[in-house]
Amino acid sequence: MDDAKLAAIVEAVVRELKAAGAVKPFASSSDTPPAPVLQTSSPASTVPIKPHTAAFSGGLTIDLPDPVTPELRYRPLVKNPKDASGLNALVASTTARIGVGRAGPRYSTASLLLFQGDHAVTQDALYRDVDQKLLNEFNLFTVETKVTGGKQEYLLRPDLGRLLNDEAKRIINEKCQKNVNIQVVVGDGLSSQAVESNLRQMFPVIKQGVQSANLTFGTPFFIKHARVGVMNDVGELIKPDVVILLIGERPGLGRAESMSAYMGYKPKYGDTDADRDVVCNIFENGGTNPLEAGAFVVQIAQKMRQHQASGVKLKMAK
Ligand code: B12
Repeated sequence: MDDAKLAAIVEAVVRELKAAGAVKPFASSSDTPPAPVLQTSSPASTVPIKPHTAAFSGGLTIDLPDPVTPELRYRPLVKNPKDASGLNALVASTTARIGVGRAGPRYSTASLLLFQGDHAVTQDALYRDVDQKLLNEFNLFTVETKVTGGKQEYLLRPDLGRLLNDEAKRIINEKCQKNVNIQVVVGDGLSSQAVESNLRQMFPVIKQGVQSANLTFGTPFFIKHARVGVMNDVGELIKPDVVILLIGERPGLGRAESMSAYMGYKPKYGDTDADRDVVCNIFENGGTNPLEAGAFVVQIAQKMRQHQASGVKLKMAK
């Protein structure tokens, strides 16, 4: 839906609410509501927060601050704590949701809004497609798995996400170099955001690493609605030594940018996760840095080739 349509719907709802007396407009359009104030653990640190203001005709203003910003996320919400500085230190020491306070037996509104904001981030990551511009940047053509019913079916039928459809097999056969040393494949998985956040950094490092090790780098491509097990189909079609699948991980609440590199030596029908390795939690600022992860997966690929094994067999061989 475009912004104009959305604004028209909001205005119509506001008009109806006003007509029903459910909302009180400000006395004049120059009137503005008082800036919201966030109560932190000690009254001395009470800070006014810049509201996200959306003004609609008729003088009604929505002025909630965005709850997912770092400064709002990591602040204690306990009213009158015994040890305010201790609580501050505790909250600063973890990303876990602690010191969230309560309103009677319920969450405070700020906590609830943060949950909802984080949940929205997760939903966006799951349901949005990877930006086509990014795929174009790396000349990644797109093929699909056997999922035909969109993201909903993708979520409900992991088995379909592990199999390429017939058209995909035809396209891959037509476009991809076979019997290469390293085949890189990108998949949306459970977070398109993760691919968008990390591919630009990680992909060139892998490519360079493979080429400077004098290994052949296969024709890379993108798989929509992909699950990890789709590596087997890729292995069967291209017959590479190693498949590296860069794929979005299941997002956590508010954390959607984490990508994994699943890898397998000569993947084939019937291979399981015991035959694979994974470099996980790839993201900047706190995870495995994507540049380092790129170099790391090339090293693992070399080990796989050296020992002609991956997964548990590779661990036993080392
Ligand atoms: C969901 C999940 C699982 C689920 C997978 C079920 C499913 N069908 O989705 C379950 C609970 C079964 C699971 C089990 C294990 N998991 Co797990 N899992 C995850 C989680 C939370 C998300 C993975 C994801 O998003 N994958 C992407 C989507 C698109 O993949 P998918 O095709 O839907 O699902 C496949 C993968 O998730 C894969 N998978 C899941 N875990 C692991 C672990 C390894 C080593 C491998 C090779 C594959 C693998 O199995 C699924 C079926 O093929 C990650 C956390 C993370 N940060 O990634 C940990 C994570 C990947 N798991 C981990 C581990 C250690 C395991 C176990 C070995 C734990 C154990 N000791 O038994 C087992 C082994 C699993 C196996 N399949 O053989 C570690 C891997 C660490 C590492 N670098 O080796 C992670 C990173 C968690 C962590 N931080 O410790 N896991």
